[in-house]
Amino acid sequence: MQQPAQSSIPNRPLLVQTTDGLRVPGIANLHSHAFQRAMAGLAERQTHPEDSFWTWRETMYRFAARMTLDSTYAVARQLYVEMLEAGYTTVCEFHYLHYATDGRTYDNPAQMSQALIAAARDSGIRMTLLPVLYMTGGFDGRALSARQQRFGHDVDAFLRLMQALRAEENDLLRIGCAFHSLRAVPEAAMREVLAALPEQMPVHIHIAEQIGEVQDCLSLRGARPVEWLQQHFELSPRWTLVHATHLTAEEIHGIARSGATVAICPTTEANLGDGLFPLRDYLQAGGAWGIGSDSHISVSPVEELRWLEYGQRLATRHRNIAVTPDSPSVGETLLRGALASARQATGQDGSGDHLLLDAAAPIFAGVQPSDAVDRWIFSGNRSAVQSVYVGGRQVVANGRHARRDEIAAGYRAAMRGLLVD
Ligand code: NGQ
Ligand code: ZN
Repeated sequence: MQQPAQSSIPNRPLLVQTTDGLRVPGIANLHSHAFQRAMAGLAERQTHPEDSFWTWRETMYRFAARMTLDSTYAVARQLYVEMLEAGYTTVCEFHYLHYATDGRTYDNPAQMSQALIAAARDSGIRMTLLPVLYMTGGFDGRALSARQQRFGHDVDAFLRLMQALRAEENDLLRIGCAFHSLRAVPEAAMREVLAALPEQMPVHIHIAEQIGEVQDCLSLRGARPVEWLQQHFELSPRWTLVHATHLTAEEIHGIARSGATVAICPTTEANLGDGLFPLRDYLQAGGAWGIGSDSHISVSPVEELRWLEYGQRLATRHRNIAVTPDSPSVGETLLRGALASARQATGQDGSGDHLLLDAAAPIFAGVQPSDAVDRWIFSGNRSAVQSVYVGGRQVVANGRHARRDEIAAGYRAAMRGLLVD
């Protein structure tokens, strides 16, 4: 295989042969709700003849209500080990379980956030923690339901939390800001928060994931969610729109022009029956995007990228959708796209983050360098990730996290407490 190219060459190979293996940049996971790792696979039974995203959400709320400080730490730490072993080196943690199980505030309101920060630190993953502002139960401004109480803040308390957490930033930890959704945050609150935070701080928001949400927004605000956001706020590269599944051509071009990133979460969007992101049109418009494992029914960048493409093939009955005129390889186009948005969406430079794939793995036998990424993404389910480095420090060797067994034992103990009824 060829020698590493100069880094000044813009289209340098993504995957570089070194003496230690095939080197690839670390991948950012742009959307995570860590606690949902503990319920993965436990929402796959019918609860209603018309099961949907909204009935799943009830199951998810019941589960969220059980999460304590200790179980949040144990589940997140296990999840982050799994992410690292799969090749994610940064996680954007979209965190809204702010309060104790009985809904009361902890003496230290940052305590749940700190459990997540500790889980990231103890696993060695880079984290952008996104404390979530959550104020209302719908577009009409209705109060939070009983199950949502645990997520809620007023603007002042939220800004105090942000301030406390920003004091903890370090080389591997950044704080960004999240609005849960347009359903959950009134316009005035969004403005107040944005005015109080640094201009460059990343802002993430769930948007236009479900048709019902688009319809409610249209009837109550007279515009579709992304359209409304474009009309009322200036989208820019600091914004990450999570899902943005249901878009018109105008919305697609508006996002692409703004430089905002869309965090696409293909396995979760499939699991929840959201619909398909209009990938081809968005790529043609030059839009920025990345991937997220969101509810963690899968923790694998390979699977997210693969299903991003496969969804399009199933829907269009064509092949090789994620390509551009100068990038005919689907795997390379996808991987390059996911990597390109990482810096702006996470607020981190990811320096010292990379993976080494096992060059001796059967999937790479006899393969030309130009086919190696496609082989990695579209060839089986045996992980080729051998070593993982975050901030220059090795955290995975021989495909195993250094603390895998100990952390899994902590997770098992936590699950025994969580799953008893
Ligand atoms: C969440 N998850 O906050 O965990 C959401 C569901 C909602 C996804 N959207 C709750 N995948 O959107 O209200
Ligand atoms: Zn989400």
